[in-house]
Amino acid sequence: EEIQSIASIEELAEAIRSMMIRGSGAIGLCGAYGVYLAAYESKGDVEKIRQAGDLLKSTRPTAVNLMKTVDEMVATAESTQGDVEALEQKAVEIIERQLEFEYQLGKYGAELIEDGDTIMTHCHSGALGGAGYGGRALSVIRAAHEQGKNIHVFTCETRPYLQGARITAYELKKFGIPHTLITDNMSGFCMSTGKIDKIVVGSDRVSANGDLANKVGTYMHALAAKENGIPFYTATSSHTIDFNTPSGDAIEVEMRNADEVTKIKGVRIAPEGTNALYPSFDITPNKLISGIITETGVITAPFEQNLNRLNKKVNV
Ligand code: RUB
Repeated sequence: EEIQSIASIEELAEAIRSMMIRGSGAIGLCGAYGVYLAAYESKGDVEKIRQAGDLLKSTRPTAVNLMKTVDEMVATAESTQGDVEALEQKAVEIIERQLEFEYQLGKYGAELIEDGDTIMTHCHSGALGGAGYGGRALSVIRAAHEQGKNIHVFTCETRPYLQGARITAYELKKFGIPHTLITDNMSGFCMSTGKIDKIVVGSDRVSANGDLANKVGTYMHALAAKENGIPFYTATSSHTIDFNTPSGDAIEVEMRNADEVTKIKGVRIAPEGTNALYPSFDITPNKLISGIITETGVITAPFEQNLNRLNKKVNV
């Protein structure tokens, strides 16, 4: 919002930490460009590039794209002895790959959407989080809309950052997709009264058995969806699947500063001294998930076996 340009690794790290730049796709791409920036600034000093990579990875622990893109860039720096041009090319490759994944997964996901469906999404998994066609969840929604399906979206605003309203509604309006804004505590009512046909959310990390970490509140939606017989999908890419994390309980959930709960945009909304807790993400177990939409197709149960098969096919 306030930042006009980012001129150093420290400024970039702060922009990610403070969620000026947020969403797993966006911070992954910024991680790649951050390593390139460090290479450019240091004229290819591999040690400085490594340090910049460590700083960027320390900003947010849950989204795996950031770790993977930084590691990929640092490995390129090591294998080319800090060749700045090679790093620029690698960063471009990473963004092009992500945009292609988002476009492809949107097409696969749209096959799950029927004419007349109302789809609920949570937080923001969209174009600003991935820079291109529609991000992840919104790629699915946008592709279904462009296929001429008559769809409606319930965009679920999440406390405390209010992302459903501030970003998802903005993008849905831009794409011309009819939508209704709700807050995250209304989803149970909407599901139990037949207002929602399907749920599509993004993911910050999917473990090898298909458990997923996404913006806090996702788990509650998945539980309510199960109770109401509503299909619950995550739209993500193979890049967000962390085959080194066996299950959801091994995913580190970022705990953010409780001030972000007791204040909204700097204005205190709870009495001075109120204790507050802020897990930024929660874990949805694979048994609540109907399918994982990826650029290679939709993965269904048994997740561990089917994801393992995917792992052998992809190398990102
Ligand atoms: C945002 C969030 C998004 C995921 C998935 O988290 O949880 O739902 O990042 O989005 P935060 P995408 O705002 O804390 O970074 O599919 O775009 O990666």
